[in-house]
Amino acid sequence: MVQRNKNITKLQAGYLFPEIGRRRRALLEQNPGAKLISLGIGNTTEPLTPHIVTGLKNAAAGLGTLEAYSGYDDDPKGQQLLQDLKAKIAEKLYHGLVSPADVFISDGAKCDCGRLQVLFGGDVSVAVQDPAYPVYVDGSVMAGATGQYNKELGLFDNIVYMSCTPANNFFPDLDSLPPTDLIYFCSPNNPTGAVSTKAQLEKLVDFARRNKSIIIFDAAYAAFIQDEDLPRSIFEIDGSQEVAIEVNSFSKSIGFTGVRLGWTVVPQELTFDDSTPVANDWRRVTGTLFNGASNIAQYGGLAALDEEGLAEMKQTVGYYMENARLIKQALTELSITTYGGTNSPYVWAEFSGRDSWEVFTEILERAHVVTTPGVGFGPSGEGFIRFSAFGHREDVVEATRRLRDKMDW
Ligand code: PL4
Repeated sequence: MVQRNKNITKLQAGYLFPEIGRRRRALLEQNPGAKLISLGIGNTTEPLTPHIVTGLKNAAAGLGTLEAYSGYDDDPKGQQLLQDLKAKIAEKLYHGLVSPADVFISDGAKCDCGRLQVLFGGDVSVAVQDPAYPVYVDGSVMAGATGQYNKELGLFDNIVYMSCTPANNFFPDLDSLPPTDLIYFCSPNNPTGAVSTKAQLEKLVDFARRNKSIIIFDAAYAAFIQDEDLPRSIFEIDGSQEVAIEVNSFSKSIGFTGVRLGWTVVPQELTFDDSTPVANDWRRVTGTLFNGASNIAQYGGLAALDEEGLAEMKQTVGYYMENARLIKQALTELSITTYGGTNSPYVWAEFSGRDSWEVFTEILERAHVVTTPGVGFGPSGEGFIRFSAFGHREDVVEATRRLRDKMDW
């Protein structure tokens, strides 16, 4: 008999999002007529916008012609498409802060997090914001980057939780943290909605430089930042090129959660302790384990980055941000303290002293609204609920009405 992978056996619980789905289905089984509204999983709901659809349509039609057909991305047409998309990302989203050669096109930020975990292997120590997108911890555990399990603390030796709460304005107290090889950092943050300021990211980069750590910066929600003074990329910080990788995605900004397209920036200046550029090994890993993003999706990405596409992106982001405003307003009227929701599509609602799964169940059963319990993102998420702004406007309005009418907070 084949033994289970011992790293997989170390996972403490099931993956958060299927668990939300399971509880949602259970509620429907008990109440077959219930009209559930999901403000839970951050999944886009609005149709793709016209200019981007045209980019996708033209690409699909082109594949039916000899002149435009392309296969794996090693063929000249595939190579050209990749070069064009990298150049456009570097120009339109990074305004020249990164080189097109350092941009690696992917099928999404989550998939690249997994491949980065293969790249760094099981011998690294990692730090994660607490709370955080569960992929950073679960994927690290799967890669074996755990060290020993400390039964008393219920924690792995090699995984450091950087508590991010209202008490520290959602930015970790770096001076109290041990050095780690990797630091996962997400801003705008999922789930708290907090966005780090330039001064905070300067501290983070300085901390990484002093400890010779590598920051894996998840900027999947960068497009949702409304405040011009807030940094949209770690590469806006001087000296970051030698200590940071950035993962990013078209999923939320243009609704490509199903189409699948993202990118990762690995600067040439970033090296391992033996001076090997990290990008060399990244090329080796992705060349082996990944066969490229769909060429149709890449044409959609190109369309999203020209003038009409960027205007459509702004409109899509604006739609979800208005949802966030409505959710935040309704919760505030119910005297619930909220964070986030002004530069990110997540509203982080505080239910101090309460068990977040219990609050999740209460909202689900009384209002038939699906949310996400904060503790699912890490121990510091206990006592919080995440409301996602991804939803149809009428559903969001109805959800806020139900919260007002059905909850007795
Ligand atoms: C449910 C910080 C959502 N099934 O679409 P991708 O792969 O480019 O990006 C995924 C991603 C990456 N980084 C962060 C994210 O929050 C997400 C998506 N998170 C959520 O509700 O927290 C969707 C989760 C999806 C999943 O497992 O990713």
